[in-house]
Amino acid sequence: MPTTGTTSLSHLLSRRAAGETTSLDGTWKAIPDPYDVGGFSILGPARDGWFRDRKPQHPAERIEYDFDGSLDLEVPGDWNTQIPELHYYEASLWYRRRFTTTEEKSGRTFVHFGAVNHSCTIYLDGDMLASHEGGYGPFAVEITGRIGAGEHSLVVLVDCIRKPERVPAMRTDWFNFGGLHRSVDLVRVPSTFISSAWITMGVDGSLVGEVNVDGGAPTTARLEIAELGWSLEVKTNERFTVSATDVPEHERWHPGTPRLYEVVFDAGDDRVVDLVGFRTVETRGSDIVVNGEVVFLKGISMHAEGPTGGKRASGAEDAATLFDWAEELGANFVRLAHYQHDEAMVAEADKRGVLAWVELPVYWGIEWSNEATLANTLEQADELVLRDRCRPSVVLWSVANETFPGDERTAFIGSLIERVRSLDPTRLVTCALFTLPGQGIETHIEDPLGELIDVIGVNQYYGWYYSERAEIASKRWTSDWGKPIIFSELGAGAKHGNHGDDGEIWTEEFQAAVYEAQIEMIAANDDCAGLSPWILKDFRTPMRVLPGIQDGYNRKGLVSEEGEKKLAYDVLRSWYVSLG
Ligand code: GCB
Repeated sequence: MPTTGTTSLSHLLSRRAAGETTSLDGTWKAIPDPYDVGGFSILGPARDGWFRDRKPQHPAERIEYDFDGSLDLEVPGDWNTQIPELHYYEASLWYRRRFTTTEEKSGRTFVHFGAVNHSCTIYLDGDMLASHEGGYGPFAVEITGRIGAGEHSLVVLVDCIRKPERVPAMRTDWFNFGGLHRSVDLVRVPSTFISSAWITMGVDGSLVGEVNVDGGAPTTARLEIAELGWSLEVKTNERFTVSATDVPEHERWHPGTPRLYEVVFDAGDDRVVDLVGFRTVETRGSDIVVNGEVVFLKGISMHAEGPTGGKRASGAEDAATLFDWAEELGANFVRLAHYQHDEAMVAEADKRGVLAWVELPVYWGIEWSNEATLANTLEQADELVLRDRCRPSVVLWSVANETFPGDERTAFIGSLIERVRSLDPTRLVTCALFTLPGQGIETHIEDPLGELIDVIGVNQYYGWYYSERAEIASKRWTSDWGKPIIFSELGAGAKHGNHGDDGEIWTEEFQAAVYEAQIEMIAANDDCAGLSPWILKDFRTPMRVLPGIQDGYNRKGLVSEEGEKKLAYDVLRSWYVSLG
């Protein structure tokens, strides 16, 4: 079902003054519907489906469902880890939440979803309002005029069926956690409201941004950073720039010294408050340069899985623990793979002064020539960029991971690159390329995507999927473009607590030895501007079944799924610390 009736209002929720949003998080009722009977009758689409959330009105009335007597599911949360029977469940599931509102006096009302995996249809008081496709981006549904004072029934039909035409598609090396896995909120805004507002620093130290309003006038908006004694009047719904010479004197946001300023955007009756930071980011030859300084990206990759329990991460507490581990590792950079993470993650990166790579779920097996697939991926790109283009920590938009060269592939990804650059001309664009290493010492990167992107991500698994460990140190990577190369993945699997000889697979010693050899190689590769090894924490994936070792987890984590550090964590930390 294509997306209809939703809007990607990045600033609708998180940057609004308190009091305008009401959380709909908490316990929702839920009915799994593997045979899709809730929306269909024998004659076709049901007029009286489960979305009507009905109760029998007289003793003889036959209604064959009842939300009140059905399952409880916590939101935000995946359904898979809450109810054992739903562990591998991917089909339809109906969520229902009742809420009470007071009189809707003026203005407009939306329901905002942090993300719903994968596809959903939204009903209010029995009426179908909208549908949304794509499991990781935020979106909102307008319900203005539909909620007088009283109790209302919000029903969301969700499925996370893997389909070839979806993004991601049929096979991912991560768990397909289903459901309302991020927060749901009711948001009230004035009739004309700020639908998106951002300000960020361009490469030359100028400022660029927009204040977009929805609902007509006003045609002008005001920005103010009180701490800098600075304000600016801008036209709404138009991109503005402030030349470098007119930018007020300020302290830069920099890795390790994250200076943030409060900015207030005013347009008509609406106001949005955000935290922004000013920094430049650019490439110079094979270097990545932040605020004029070459920065080597000492990174680590992360999935959006909570620190313990192998469930979908959500909220500030999960983000804080994951970033504690990354910071203790000495990292100044995180790769938030392989899809858009919770907003709390980038907020944490902003606060701590850690650079971030954020990513679209364009992963193995995408239908490159399917127009609907491209249209949906472009929507996912909008959701990614609109939400985070105000975040100083975000320096890299990654539009794909491990795709196989071909004209249709390159055209598809080319469209994504174009869209991302048009929404944000200030940041760098990258992809994690699938580049099979050459047999010899040198691997020359030839994927034509290298031409289109600013930074070349290379996933390589020397010492694990290929190459003898003794050969790793001598390997060299080059490209025709002389652009920065980031080793966006490298690693080896180890089960925490499994010790032995470093030649014995799955031991912590084996993993640590692969890291030692990789570090030697990376340090000697001149075009390498950084790395984000795979991965901070063991993560759940149905692809990894080896009993006693994997048991449903990818074991390439430096930390186990219960938070215990492995030897390789210390190997990488020692190196990062020595780099200063
Ligand atoms: C990769 C993928 C990543 C996998 C990893 C692995 O290249 O990008 O999603 O989890 O390899 O562990 O094999």
